[in-house]
Amino acid sequence: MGHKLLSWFILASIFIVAYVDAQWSVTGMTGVTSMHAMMVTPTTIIIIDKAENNPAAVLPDGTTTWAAEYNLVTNKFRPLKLSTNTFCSAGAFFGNGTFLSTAGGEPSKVVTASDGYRGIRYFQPCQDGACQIIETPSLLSSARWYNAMVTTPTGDILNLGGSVQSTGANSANKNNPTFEIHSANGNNKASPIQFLVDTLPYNLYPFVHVIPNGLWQGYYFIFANKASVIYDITKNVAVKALPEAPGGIRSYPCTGVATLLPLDYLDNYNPQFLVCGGQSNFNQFTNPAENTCARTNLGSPNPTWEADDFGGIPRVMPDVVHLADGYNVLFLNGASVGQAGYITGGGTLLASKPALTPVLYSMNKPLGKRWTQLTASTIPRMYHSVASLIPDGSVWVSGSNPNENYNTGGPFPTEFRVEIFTPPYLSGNARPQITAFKNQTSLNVSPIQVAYNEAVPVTYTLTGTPGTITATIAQPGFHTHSQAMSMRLVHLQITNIASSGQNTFTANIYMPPNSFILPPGPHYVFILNNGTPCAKAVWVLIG
Ligand SMILES: [Cu+2]
Repeated sequence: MGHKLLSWFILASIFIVAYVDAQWSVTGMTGVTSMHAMMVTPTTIIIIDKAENNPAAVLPDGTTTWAAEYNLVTNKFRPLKLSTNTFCSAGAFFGNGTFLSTAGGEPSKVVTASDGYRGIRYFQPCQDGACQIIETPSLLSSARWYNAMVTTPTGDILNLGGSVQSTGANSANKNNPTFEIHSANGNNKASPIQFLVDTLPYNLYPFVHVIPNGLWQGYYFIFANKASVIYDITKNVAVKALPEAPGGIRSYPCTGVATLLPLDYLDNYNPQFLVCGGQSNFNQFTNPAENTCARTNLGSPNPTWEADDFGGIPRVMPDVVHLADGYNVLFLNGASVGQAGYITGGGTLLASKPALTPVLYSMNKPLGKRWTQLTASTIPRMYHSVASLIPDGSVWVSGSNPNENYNTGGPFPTEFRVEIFTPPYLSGNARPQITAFKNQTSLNVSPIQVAYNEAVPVTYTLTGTPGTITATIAQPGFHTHSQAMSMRLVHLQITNIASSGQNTFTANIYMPPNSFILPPGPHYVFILNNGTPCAKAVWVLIG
């Protein structure tokens, strides 16, 4: 009898845990570790590793490199030349669509790579295999390692914090508590920021977001360690400090993850920030990771914290992805024990127990009902892993190299395999297909220029009986070290839906009202049928 009950319990648990309609598949190889990655066109992702001797990433001159462009159509990578060390650096788009990479680490001992701490690199995305990274002789105002970058409402880039040399936890003598703004004409002047002094020693890769609306519109929300502040970058003053967030340490090496949740016109783009995972104790490599989250409403004059769990799975070094429906946020990758950092020379693992099961966060459900565990992967994604939404609504997952160099052995070898994760929302409903956008039928060849508030005519096909049709615009973000820099998703109003032939519809989609809600730059527009995204989003440039 007891046995029977136990087997029923086990069976029931399996049904609760595994979502059968989420899937994983291995599709390609990256050639370099995906330490940093960002969608740069609808078919290409730039991948930046640190200076490393990657045997398969061979340039035409026979040398190896540590950056590549991954092609989502061919599932092949194209090695990209670099000359400075991009170890633990940052990236963002300018409003005009040019990609900027800054900062890095010391000269390499294994390949010819010079000091990258003050590196500034440009990349003009292409889909013809011709574009290259251009490293400039101009330098950052000061050395930065583990800095954060975000596109500003003016189309410039804010570059924030970091340390002046590589380290475990940060310290006063290595701290770089400054920020600088990059504009298209390259203006670099550092300003001090006290918040990055007050948050020592856990302030590396600070989480930073433009506040879209409400009382604090246009200010920045900055979170590090357990502290956060609403900050006026123009005047360089802290406008409001929030109370300490509940739960453990959220910043490197006790690495948690954070995001500004998707924004909706239905609640007037009310900004809500969520931080999850991490570790309660530094240098306790067998300590379980944080199974906690904290959420705050930045639409409030006095934001406070609501504590939640992390979907039942302790997780350090998680990655976060806004799914295209704008209601569900995916958390994946990382480990359930330990902290971020390389396996030591003596073989001590800083993290173990890969957290293979993704969790889905349904942001509008009541507390206690927001989490769903999805189908697990079989590939550990430890330190230096990433994930990104791609234009077909699925999730591109790659990376993992907790070894100081390229290493095919050990418990967690250097991982080049790419996986595509298919979330449950891709099955169950017919998928719209956008056939015309702003009267153009040639889509995703170059970004279609759109303006704030513009009513854009669209045509799409959809078989069967249409369900509820919605629209969103997404910037998938620059992913590194549990950061999703500039990742942003906004619900779009869709009106005047009309049938214009068999299985063909026309409608108007309204772009977001202003650049605080969605900073300028390249983005992807989705149409969804009952929450199931279209076959391919449309690449636009807003601003
Ligand atoms: Cu790193």
